[in-house]
Amino acid sequence: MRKIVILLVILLLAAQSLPAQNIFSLNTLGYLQQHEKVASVAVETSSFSLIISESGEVVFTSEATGPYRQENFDTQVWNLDFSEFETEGNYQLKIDNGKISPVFSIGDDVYRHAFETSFRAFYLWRCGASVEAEYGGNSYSHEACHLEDGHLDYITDKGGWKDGVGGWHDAGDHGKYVVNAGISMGLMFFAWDHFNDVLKNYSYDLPETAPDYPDFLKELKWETDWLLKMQYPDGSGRVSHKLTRTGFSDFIMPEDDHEKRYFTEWSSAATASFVGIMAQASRYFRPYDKEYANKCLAAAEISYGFLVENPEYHRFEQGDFNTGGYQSLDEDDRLWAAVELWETTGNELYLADFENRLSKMNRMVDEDWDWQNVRNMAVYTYLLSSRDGKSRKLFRKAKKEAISVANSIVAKAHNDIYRRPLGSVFYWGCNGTVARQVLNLQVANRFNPNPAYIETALNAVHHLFGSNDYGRSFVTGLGYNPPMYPHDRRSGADGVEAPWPGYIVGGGQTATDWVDEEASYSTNEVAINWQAALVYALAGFVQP
Ligand code: 9MR
Ligand code: ZN
Repeated sequence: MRKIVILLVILLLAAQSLPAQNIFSLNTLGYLQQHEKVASVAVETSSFSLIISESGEVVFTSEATGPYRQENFDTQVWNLDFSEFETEGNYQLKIDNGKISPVFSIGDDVYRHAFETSFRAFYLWRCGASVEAEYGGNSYSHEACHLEDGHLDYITDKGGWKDGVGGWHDAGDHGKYVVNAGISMGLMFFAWDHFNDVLKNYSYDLPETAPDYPDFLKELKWETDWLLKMQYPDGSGRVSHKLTRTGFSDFIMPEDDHEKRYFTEWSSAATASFVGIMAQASRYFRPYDKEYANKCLAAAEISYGFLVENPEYHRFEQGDFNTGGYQSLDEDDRLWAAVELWETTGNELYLADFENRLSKMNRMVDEDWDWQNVRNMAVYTYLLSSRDGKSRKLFRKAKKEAISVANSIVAKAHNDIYRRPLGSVFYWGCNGTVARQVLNLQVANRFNPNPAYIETALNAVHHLFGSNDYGRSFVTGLGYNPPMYPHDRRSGADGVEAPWPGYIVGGGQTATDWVDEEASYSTNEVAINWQAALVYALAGFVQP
């Protein structure tokens, strides 16, 4: 009997410590006061109420609608729309059977903490330096790592070495890859360009690595300092595709990773990505650091010159390496390189190169895009540029496409049971894509203001923080029942139970196969290209 009682107590305790199965899908961070607020629930209910979480007092009731079903999900949901309720506070939703949702907020700045934490995640990715953070009662830190980056054996001389220290780790692995830096930096510079009025007021408690820079740009300079080291030492302007070991390491802390890391051979995609980033860096850093801005521009122009001399696609061949491939075709990257140099310098030769390339493309704007394809970034820089000289015809065509793609994204979200702007498309890193679609929407909203673009952008954010089939946040340390076991070497090796905070995980490769398991690199890893998209997505919805 006593044994049974003890067993029962143990079972009860275990049940309590496990988060309850969440039948509610909602942004578990919360909702902005003056915007749509729609949650869903996977249990039939005819009505619902909104209650103040502290007192249980009912402040709003309404009818539920549904059921709604969707292919690939073995569930049906009812929608709970409380958009008209706008009073600030902490709330829960309650349905007919008495079930209550996780707590969430309504307010005018409910994403600020998430924004700061996900931006600061870049600092915590710094390579070549020690980093530290206090979060949720835990301390996260590592010592300076990879101070021997990098060896030149694969590009110039056996046994040679040159400084390649710094930058961010790419993901759950500690490698550094130029192509993925391209889309990540591009998105972050867009965040700065579009929202610097707000972002310039933020400080992120960063070490003083770039005096006089606003904190947001300070972090980006950490990456460009490293990128500048990725050009070949021969002055040709070619850029190494990556700097990694030949294979992935075990789950060890970065400072314990002492296997040799190499500059790899160049690729045209990496070289063109480099040009795009450095041209942007030159432009955005100039007000704070003219000398460095000149250095970035000179580096960009040398690499651009190399690309002009070498117009063929030059693929990176893995050879001895089996770390990340990032073997991107280079047309989009070359397009981006040209337009960023034009926007930075005004030199019409760059504009001609860009327009010539763009005019040959069947499609100019994409709905679904990741590191393989940065064409959107190129076209958006062009569309938003205030420089003269654009071809009116091309401009009009590109603008029309940008708007029709945004409209199509709005329609996808509208038809999805979780209002996911990517609809039912799932693949490695698709959570990042959902966040990245916010750029499509925000840009369209700039020339064609439409509340539906903003509501759909918010739907992307809602999806990532719990308006999904799991009813869970996809970002570590934030929202309800977030990932605990990301495929992240630091998080797995540091002896702290909770993972490093603020990181978005890749998401399922099908509608229902996401698992919060460390081994699941294809659904539960973290990576800079997804993270940068999250930073962009949140940046538009924070207050000064
Ligand atoms: O994000 C990348 C995804 O699109 C690819 O399908 C996948 C396989 O090539 O690689 C992903 O990128 C990984 C990279 O190769 C190495 N670092 C971790 C990245 C995130 O999983
Ligand atoms: Zn490192």
